[in-house]
Amino acid sequence: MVAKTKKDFDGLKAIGKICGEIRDELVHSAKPGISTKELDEIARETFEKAGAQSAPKGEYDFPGYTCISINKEIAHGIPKRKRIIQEGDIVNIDVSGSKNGYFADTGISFVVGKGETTLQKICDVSKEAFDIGLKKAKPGSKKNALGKAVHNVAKRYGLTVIKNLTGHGVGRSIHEEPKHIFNYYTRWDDEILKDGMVIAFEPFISTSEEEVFQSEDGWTFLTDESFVAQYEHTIILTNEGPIITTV
Ligand code: M2C
Ligand code: CO
Ligand code: CO
Repeated sequence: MVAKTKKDFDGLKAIGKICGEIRDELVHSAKPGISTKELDEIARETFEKAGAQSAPKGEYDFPGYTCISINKEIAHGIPKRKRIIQEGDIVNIDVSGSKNGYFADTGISFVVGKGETTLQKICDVSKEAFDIGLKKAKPGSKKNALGKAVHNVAKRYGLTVIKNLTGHGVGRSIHEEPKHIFNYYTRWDDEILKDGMVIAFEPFISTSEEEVFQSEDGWTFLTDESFVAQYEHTIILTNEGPIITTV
């Protein structure tokens, strides 16, 4: 969407704050021994208390309130009672929701306790790619400048990007126009970003592979060999600078 009115800005900020708080609450609760279902229950309660709805459930009938993915699961992981978090796991928590018709989307990958250096490195690089890409997220810039920046950061560290998972427009629904914010440079993708445009920017940084595939459960995205980290926020692009709604 393109945010125009004070109502738009307030609505986007309100749901952004709720999703950001749920994300942080789940990250802090993700200790060895807890199941991904238990984490999802925390999210369900907080969504309910806040008078907000889970976007995966509301928009796609996803079997969970949040997406929680561990190790070779990259995204859209289904919360499960038997999926227990362990020391050294790389975990991705992706929280998206709506309130009063406004949507937000945020995600983060992190290592539980002491993990392999490579895993911590991809988490750090996904955040760095986001921060560098954010500098290009301004009205008047080309949309493909974001992907170029993300891919350059990945290459600098000898890492790759996942090419078949992308950021997207958000605001009045979870996935809307612009359909894709690629994490690599696409020459033809030269749409000009507009004042008020709302996007979910989500670099996916990988140790080697460039594509994920869908598991037999019809939801979870997996990799064969590599590990992947994602870092995502919802951003309103303005002439006065980006507003991150999901801080
Ligand atoms: O847009 C995402 O960040 C998720 C969508 C959840 S709906 C089941 N919030 C995303 C991540 C990876 C792939 C596609 N979409
Ligand atoms: Co997301
Ligand atoms: Co998203």
